[in-house]
Amino acid sequence: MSDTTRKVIISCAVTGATHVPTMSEHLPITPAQIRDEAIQAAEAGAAIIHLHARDPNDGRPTPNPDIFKQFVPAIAEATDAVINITTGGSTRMTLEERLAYPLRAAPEMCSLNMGSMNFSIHPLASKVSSWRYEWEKGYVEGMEDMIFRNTFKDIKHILLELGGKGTRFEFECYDLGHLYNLAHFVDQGLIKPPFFIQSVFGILGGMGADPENMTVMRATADRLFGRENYHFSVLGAGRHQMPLVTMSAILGGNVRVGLEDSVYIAKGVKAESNAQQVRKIRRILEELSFEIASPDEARAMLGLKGRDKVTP
Ligand code: KMH
Ligand code: ZN
Repeated sequence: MSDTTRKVIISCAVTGATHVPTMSEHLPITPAQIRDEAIQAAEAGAAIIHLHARDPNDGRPTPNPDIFKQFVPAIAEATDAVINITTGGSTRMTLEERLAYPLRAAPEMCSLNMGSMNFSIHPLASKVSSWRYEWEKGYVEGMEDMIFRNTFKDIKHILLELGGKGTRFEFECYDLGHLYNLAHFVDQGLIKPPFFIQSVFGILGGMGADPENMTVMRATADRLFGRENYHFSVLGAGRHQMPLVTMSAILGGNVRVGLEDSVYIAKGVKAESNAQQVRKIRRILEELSFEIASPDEARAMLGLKGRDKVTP
């Protein structure tokens, strides 16, 4: 029996560390651009804002807490959205770098990647004829030989250090095995329900964007955790974004959009902003008679500590 009272949480991932500036002139780079994009995404209906930082001079992903400090407090001041800081950073960052700002800020939510993997967009490099910044070509091509490190010890460290500060997690699961890794930590007593499972489709190195994979992930999560113990969410990379997040809602899940995951708003059409993607999925969901969760409704659903417990 579908729960007709449930509301759908919209997350928005504003800039990420995978796309490079050449891939879209709308990708926010500076603290002011990230701030404004996040606020507008929240105003458009995103209850959770997922944030990375970039060097304002050339858009290179950075873990520098001083850069995060230039936009996270302003976003927290201007909106009541849940702020979700990445612990994934980029595949070129050490775990210590990735955790520098999250440990300082102890936000309500952080991403947590549930397994080591290949994670790459290197095939896109050959499609670019001229790069905006000198670092981009090597960064994108270099992904071919990078491992996104998330060992069991790394994950345990994040759960203990950040979890110990009351931060809860967007568990990013790129493959079926990542659900079993999550179950391992649940069995260890290191994770308490409700779990927020962000199922990631279409990243080269993770599972593909076939709709059939979503039903497998959903059924496996039901079997491992029981539907009452977790909230399902989906992000789809690139062109897969809107169809897959729509399918997630139909399967009883939540949705994540944002330029971190896709620079498009439609086939071959670049999104002009994160808010444009938020408005599009909101329109689709409301046309399907879904209600959109407010930030505080998302907090209640996910058991978050409250924005008054955060000093960004
Ligand atoms: N940029 C990816 C390597 C996260 O935010 O935790 C990792 C990522 C997921 O973006
Ligand atoms: Zn991210």
